[in-house]
Amino acid sequence: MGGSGLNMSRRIRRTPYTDKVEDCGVSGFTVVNHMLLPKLFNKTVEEDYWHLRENVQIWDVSCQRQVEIIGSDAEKLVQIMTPRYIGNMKIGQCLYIPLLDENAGMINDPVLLKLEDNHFWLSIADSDVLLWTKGLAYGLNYDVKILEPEVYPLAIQGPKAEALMASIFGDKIKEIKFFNFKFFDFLGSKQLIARSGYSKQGGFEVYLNGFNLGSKLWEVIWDAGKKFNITAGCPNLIERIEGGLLSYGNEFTIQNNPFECNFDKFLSTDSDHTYIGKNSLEKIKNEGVKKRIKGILFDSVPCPPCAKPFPVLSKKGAKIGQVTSGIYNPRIKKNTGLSMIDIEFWDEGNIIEVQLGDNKITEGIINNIPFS
Ligand code: THG
Repeated sequence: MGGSGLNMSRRIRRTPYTDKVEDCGVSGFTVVNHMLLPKLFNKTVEEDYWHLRENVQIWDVSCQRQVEIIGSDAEKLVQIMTPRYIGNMKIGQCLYIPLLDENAGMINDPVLLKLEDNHFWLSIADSDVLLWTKGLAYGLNYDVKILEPEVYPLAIQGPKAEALMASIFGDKIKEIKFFNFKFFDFLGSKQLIARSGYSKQGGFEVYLNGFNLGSKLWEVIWDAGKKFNITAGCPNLIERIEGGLLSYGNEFTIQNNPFECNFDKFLSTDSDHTYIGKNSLEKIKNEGVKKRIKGILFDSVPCPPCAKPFPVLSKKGAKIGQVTSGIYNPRIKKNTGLSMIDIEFWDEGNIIEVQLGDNKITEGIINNIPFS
């Protein structure tokens, strides 16, 4: 490999599966949490989209790094980091939680896993949560250890994922409920498997503990997967936009509050616990939310890659947002995009314009997410 355009070095960390991904013909990577994330194999994103909806895929999502928090103040620390109440969380459960800074700006949108009382993993999107968390614990003098464990998530996604995983790990796999996890034996090691993943097609994530087991895990799943028509894949842009799965750094950043990201249902506004950004969040709520992430349908010929955001304009030419992820959806037969949109224009059905290039403006329509 090496044709990805990235100049590889130790800073751009390989994963336990990178050799396998290269054997499978990866044709490009991005970098998330300073680690390689495959972007494309020797197929089109459209072929991958159809395959994911009907079969099963194996994804190297090791870049979903874990921030492990353990110690007598672990729950206290996690709780001050998020407006979502975690006091009733059960061991074996996952929760999608917004992390806020003091201005109620989004630090990250991780999946929280409760391993034991006072023992958690934050399965993070692309920002340096390890440093934020260590800084908080140090400043507050909390009794916790915070580390990045040797854990490398591997996602098995698609409608045939359950049958495949049951053929390897047994029928106990079927008992895992959505956003829950259980432990399974793998070659004498104990591995955490959750029913979750960055697609709407269903599936599992193996939080592999131990770099050295990576190629073996890949091989076992690959061999058992042959009869389920398995392929190597990666988070699929068409499917993710259609399903309304947001990407930190793309759809939203530290400049945005969780209301703007439609995270209202993850905010536990009925809970009276304190957390960083609480005053700011209440002020924002009282003043009213001024923009939100919405879907946009535009044009029926495939748009160029959204390498930089496409400005979204009102009919009068004012900038009212920007498409931060966009791609042609072959099922809907239109381009689909995600854009933060100003309040006056965010109603479904409103007609807007999308600027695809210097000389290309196309009409678009606001759509609720997920797209259907
Ligand atoms: N899996 C794991 N870690 C992750 C991701 C993941 N870390 C980074 C990134 N993805 C975090 N972002 C998301 C976004 C959406 C979801 C999970 C992580 C997700 N949402 C469900 C949905 O929208 O349907 C359900 C959320 C809920 O209702 O609780 O799954 O993918 N390990």
